[in-house]
Amino acid sequence: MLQLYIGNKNYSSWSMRPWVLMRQAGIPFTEVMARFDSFAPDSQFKAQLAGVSPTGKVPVLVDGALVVWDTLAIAEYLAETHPDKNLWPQDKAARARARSVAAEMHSGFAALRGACPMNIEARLHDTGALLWRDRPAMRADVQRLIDMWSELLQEHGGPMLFGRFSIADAFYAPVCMRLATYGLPVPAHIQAYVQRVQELPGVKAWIDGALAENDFRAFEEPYRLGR
Ligand SMILES: N[C@@H](CCC(=O)N[C@@H](CS)C(=O)NCC(=O)O)C(=O)O
Repeated sequence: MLQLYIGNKNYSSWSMRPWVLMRQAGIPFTEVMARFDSFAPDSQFKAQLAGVSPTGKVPVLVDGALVVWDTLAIAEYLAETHPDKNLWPQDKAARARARSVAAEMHSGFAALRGACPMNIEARLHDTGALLWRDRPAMRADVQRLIDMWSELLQEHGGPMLFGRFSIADAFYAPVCMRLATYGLPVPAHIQAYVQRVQELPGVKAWIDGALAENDFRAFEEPYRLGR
């Protein structure tokens, strides 16, 4: 049985991607939670990952003797080992574009990610409004999302970015959570996509898990003093 090491569901955006991908695609796995106490070298988190993850980060996928770390590598491994699940689009050109948008997420959107860390249980619309006012680079990241998603939804006709659910949607699911938490202004058709993503059974299951955690981690949300 595949094992997926993840962090706190409320906060760990990288963990969310492969978890949602497997759950939504119906790939069986067991989850191993490495709770975020801190990321210090002497933390429980690092101790639990020692000997498993060469980077000391989550997510990590363990398949027997094989360890696959880094979200993009995990997604590719799952797509190769489960070709019947069509985790990437079947059309070659669409697949290349889906890989492009997933890679863009993986290495981009630094301003949005830095300003609006994932925090599923929170509703931070006031914080979001201030960030929106003060951070042009963050607004530019959101505009890039709007442009990308609009084009793909129009081209493929929805409901997901490439028609049916794919790795691309799993990669942007944590961004959908951020747009909702911080109440960032997006057009109605983008808001509708965010809503559809949140309603996917695999995403809903992750959200339910995040809401059940009740594990406030101050170091993950320096802008809040408590809940
Ligand atoms: N590029 C990595 C990033 C993984 C990552 O940064 N994970 C965070 C949790 S969401 C982590 O484990 N941080 C621990 C640390 O920075 O020491 C991936 O795609 O998997």
